[in-house]
Amino acid sequence: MGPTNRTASMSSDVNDPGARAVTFDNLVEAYSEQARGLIEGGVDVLLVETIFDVLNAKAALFAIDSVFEERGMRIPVMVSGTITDASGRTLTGQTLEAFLVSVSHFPLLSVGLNCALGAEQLRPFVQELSAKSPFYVSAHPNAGLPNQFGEYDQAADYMASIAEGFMKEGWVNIIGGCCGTTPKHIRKIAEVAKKYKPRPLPSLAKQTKLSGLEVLAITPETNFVNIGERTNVSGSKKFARLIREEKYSEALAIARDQVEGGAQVIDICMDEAMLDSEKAMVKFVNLVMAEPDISKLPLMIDSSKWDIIESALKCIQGKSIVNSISLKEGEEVFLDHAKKIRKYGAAAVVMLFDEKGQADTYAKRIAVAERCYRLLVDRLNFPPEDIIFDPNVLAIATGIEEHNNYAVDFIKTTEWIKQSLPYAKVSGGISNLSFSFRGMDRVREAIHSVFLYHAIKAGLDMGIVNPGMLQVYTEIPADLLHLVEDVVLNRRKDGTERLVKYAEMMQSEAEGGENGADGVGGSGGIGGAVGTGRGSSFAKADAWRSLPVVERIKHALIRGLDEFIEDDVEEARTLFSRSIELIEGPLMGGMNEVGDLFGAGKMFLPQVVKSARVMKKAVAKLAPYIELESEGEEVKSAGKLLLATVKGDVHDIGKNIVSVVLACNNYQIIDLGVMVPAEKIIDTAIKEKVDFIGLSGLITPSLEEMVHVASEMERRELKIPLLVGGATTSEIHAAVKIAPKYTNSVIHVKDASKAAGVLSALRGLNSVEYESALARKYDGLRNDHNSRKVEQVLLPLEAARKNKQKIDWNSTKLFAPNQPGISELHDIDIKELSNYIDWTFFFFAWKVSGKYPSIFKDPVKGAEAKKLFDDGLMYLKEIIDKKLVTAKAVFGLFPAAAEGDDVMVYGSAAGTVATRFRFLRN
Ligand code: B12
Repeated sequence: MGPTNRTASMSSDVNDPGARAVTFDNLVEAYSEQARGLIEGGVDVLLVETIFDVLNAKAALFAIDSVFEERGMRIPVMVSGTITDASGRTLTGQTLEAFLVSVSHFPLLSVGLNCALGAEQLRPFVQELSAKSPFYVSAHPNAGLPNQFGEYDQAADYMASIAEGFMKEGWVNIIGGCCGTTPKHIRKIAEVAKKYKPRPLPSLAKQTKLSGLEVLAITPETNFVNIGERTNVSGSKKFARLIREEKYSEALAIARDQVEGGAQVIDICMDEAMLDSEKAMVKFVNLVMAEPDISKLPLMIDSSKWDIIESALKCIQGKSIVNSISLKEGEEVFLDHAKKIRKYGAAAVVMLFDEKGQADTYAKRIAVAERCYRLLVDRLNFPPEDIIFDPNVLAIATGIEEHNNYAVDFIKTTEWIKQSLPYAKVSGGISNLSFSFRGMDRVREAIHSVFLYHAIKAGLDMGIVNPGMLQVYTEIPADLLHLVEDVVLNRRKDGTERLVKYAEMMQSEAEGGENGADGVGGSGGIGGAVGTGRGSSFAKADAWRSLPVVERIKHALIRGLDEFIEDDVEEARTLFSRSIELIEGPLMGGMNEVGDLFGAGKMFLPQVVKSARVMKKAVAKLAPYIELESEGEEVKSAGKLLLATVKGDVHDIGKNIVSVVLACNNYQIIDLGVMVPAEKIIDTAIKEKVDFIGLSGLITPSLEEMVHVASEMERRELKIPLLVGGATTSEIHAAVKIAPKYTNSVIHVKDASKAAGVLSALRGLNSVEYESALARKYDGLRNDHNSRKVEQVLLPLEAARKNKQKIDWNSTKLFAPNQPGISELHDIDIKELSNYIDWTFFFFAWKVSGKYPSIFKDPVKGAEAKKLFDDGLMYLKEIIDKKLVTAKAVFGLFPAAAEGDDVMVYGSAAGTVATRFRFLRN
């Protein structure tokens, strides 16, 4: 079942990006007819192939599913996509993984790739598919690439030899050929295939995965997914006006701003009485699809009207989220909508409503959540990871007592859902919470951040947020934080009253400031009133400007304030002998703190984006100085370095610094940017004849990608050194995981400033010694690591019992203790005691674990351990010399005997059991 000659995701009119030559419904009709015909003709399997637009394929799968239902039968279904060029994307722009995620709602027999590329070019994509697909994998490559006449010259033997590579690696279950292949090609491939076993199905962890042109996987590292709320006519007056006035390109700019600002999903809502909402939704979504920088993200289709939701789903090739379904209209409607959502290949937000209305207490919320979950999972087999609960974020501090516990109930419900309903996710619309503080933005921001901080700790996965209405949790003034936590966590009865008073005071202070009066004055009284004894911090918004310059830089990074960063950097520069020290000291320190706050749920992605912008501005300011400072330096032998942030990773600040530093040291840099696939790195390295490859990566999956790049460098027989760097990389990972994959040098470089030294050593006269010393060092690290990993093989319990210590009571001489019972020792000599210290535990307590004394020989920890040990001895000496502590002891000697696995301790009176120690065996 081919792709048809029309595409539902791309415009058919250059002047109108929203125009479509075919609709989802047209395609469903055509594919249904085809499926019926094929089934009647007796086919055993249906294959939806040469998918260049997943929306077409989704229509085909929708049609097939309907025909199966109509006939009460099913036959296996295969899908096969087409990667149009080496960019690794479909014609409509989806990455391979996004394609996979977008068709995974259907119970497929297999997913695979065909056409466009020859086996050679298809190789990395088949490899990726094999690693990620929960279905069987198929591959039908072309017989190479076409010549100038559009003909295929690749011989059958040659093609079979490349295809053999897929089978040897265990990547495929079904293999064949597409354009240019002949019965001879297939015969040859079939001969080769006899030698190999098909790919076993991998066991992949259940993970919530969404897609636009790219994939959004929700993993433990994700922390919190921000859903942009500005493209919602009921949330944004500006957006609503633009839609009403049909100014769609300006409306698109709002969506783009959200992406640039760190949104990871875009919520679209057109529910407004005065709009033709369905028409507006379809038009806007089609326009979004034509903007790759927006449609790379998954969409959240937000409407209370099912028809609007369904119309939108018919325009989207990725896997989006429907917001929302609920039990409001009863089980039948709920299940019907959920079933359709599944058929369109989307995830669902489930609002906690039932036939009686909104669930507002903890008890009601969890009861409705459980009921919905059971209905979806048990009755529909709905994947639990595609269920996203919205436990209703309701306004607090409204003056109505029952509302006071709303936030606490939300947080508790979140925790309960995450513990009790496996794989389900939790989301919420955050700004509702602070509704009663409209007009008091500083208080609202603090409420949102406090709430998010606690809710994320409880397991909240995502939320509809306005990034402009968030504070950095740790930057909320202590007095305000205290008051807000009282209200959000419902810690005291008069919490609302106290916060309102504070907010009013803030308001009048700010107004006073604006009117030219003393903006800081008058806070003492109110500070007293709220009982914190501190004045407000609102009117002191600029107080940070009087901090020392390094502190100012840190503040600017954490708050994402770029106004003064260039001046501050200029001033701070004079404190360091070289500009790079400013980058690798305070600036990187600031970014690490940003990362820690983000990791702890105290900062959110849109804020990190702002911090990144400040950092980039600071680095740009310093770049010319780095250049100046390196002038006149002796450059032994410059060369060509290819730099790239690996596939799947967007972090580039560090890589760019490396590029500046090395360019200043006369190296020629080819910077391939971010998210660069291994193929492109290696092809460019070969074409440009580079001397080194430098990979950057900051997220955990990048480590795996670096291993892949190294393996591919080996396979393609590169002979140049590979440098790796970025916050998550480490020397131990490079030694244990990357280096074994590549015969040439692999070097982990911690900082940009060290990179020039490493490169010149690699190019210098003693490069052979340098590389072999490095190889020895990494071998040592690897051996050490592996030796620690040797698994202990445990004996079964029965065998262990048989193996117990055997004591021959007749030949063993026993002595009665001089002083049985409890004894006390006073004033024990510490010096003598110090001979018995088990230093292994000392190192363990300092988190430099390793056995004493062999830890001193550890190539990584040895030197630090020795320093720590010397410090320990120094303090111990002081303790002994100055008699800083005294030691006492109590011990007891009692008759004891074994009884099975237990040890019985007898009391002083004969036959009395003082205690029984239970052991697994003794
Ligand atoms: C800024 C930032 C972002 C920005 C990036 C902007 C940009 N254009 O780079 C944005 C907001 C986009 C972002 C997105 C995400 N981020 Co982020 N981000 C950070 C943050 C706070 C700072 C990174 C940084 O720029 N540091 C400063 C630079 C100068 O340091 P550096 O990169 O390490 O580089 C130095 C050296 O390592 C070395 N070096 C670097 N590369 C190379 C290469 C070579 C060859 C050499 C020789 C040397 C070298 O030289 C540099 C100078 O000395 C870090 C926290 C941290 N501690 O690093 C998190 C962090 C890396 N991000 C993280 C996460 C989880 C994400 C997201 C997945 C979040 C999400 N929920 O979507 C996404 C990732 C999207 C993706 N697919 O990549 C996590 C990663 C956790 C993990 N182990 O996987 C971190 C650690 C935060 C945290 N604690 O949770 N992030």
